[in-house]
Amino acid sequence: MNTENLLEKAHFIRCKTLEAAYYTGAAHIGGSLSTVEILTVLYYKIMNISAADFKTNDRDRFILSKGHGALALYAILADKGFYSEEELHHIKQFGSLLQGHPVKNIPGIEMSSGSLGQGISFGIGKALALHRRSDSAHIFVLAGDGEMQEGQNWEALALASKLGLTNLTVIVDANKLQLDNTIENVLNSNISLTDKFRAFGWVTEEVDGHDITALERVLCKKNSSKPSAVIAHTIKGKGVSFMENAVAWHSGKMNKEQLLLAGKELNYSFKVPEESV
Ligand SMILES: Cc1ncc(C[n+]2csc(CCOP(=O)(O)OP(=O)(O)O)c2C)c(N)n1
Repeated sequence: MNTENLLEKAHFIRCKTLEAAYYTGAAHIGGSLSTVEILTVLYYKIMNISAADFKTNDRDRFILSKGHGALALYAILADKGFYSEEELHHIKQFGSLLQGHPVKNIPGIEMSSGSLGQGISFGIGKALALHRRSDSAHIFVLAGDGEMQEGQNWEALALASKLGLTNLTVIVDANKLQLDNTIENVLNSNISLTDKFRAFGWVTEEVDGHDITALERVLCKKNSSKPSAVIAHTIKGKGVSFMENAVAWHSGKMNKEQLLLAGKELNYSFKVPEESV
């Protein structure tokens, strides 16, 4: 897909993410909207992944370590034919395929996640197995900057560089907000994530996480002697003025008026019922 088409796709996925959030009711909207461009570039440009060939060994693997922010990923998997778009209207409902956090029985999901801090460790296991089989598939893990305050991540980062896992890329969605406050106010531990990743032996780049062209450039499958990290500077709630950088929209419930206002800002016409569930 070329850059222009990726831009259009990201816009569509952002709108579908909002629509899914409306139908869901209380949903993790902010940290889903911040991931839209990252996921769009991965799924429509970088990764070798398709619904038809999902079980093949040489598929690339994507792990959403920040499992709460699943709405944009769900929208992409629907768009790519892993399940019907109708499923996006039933997230979190009893007996539905899609739950609030990803689970492994959902087509396209590699790891059940939501308990933060585990995705990089899981990715290391996958990357090591592929490496030992001389398989060329690549592992991408998306973690939150709040999530990087979990100590397990740092043990994992040290191990990945010790093992020289060049088939592993960690992307940090650095939106500067945690669940109920700024990253710094929760735990002043993220001062230059870039410096810290580098100190742990990772090839690390910083990027504007909403700039499709820049993401295309840094998210290639690396081939150095070290694992790769991308610190993607993003905006929580990106694309909707009243959600941007607003910690209240970490998890929130939109009313119809708010959804239509978001649609106006995004130049998208939502066709939805009066009340979400
Ligand atoms: C082990 C664990 N501790 C706490 C939580 C509760 N929790 C859910 S989301 C979140 C904030 C995470 O911040 P960040 O990774 O920056 O997410 P984003 O802002 O991108 O949504 C927390 C603390 C959890 N899911 N798992």
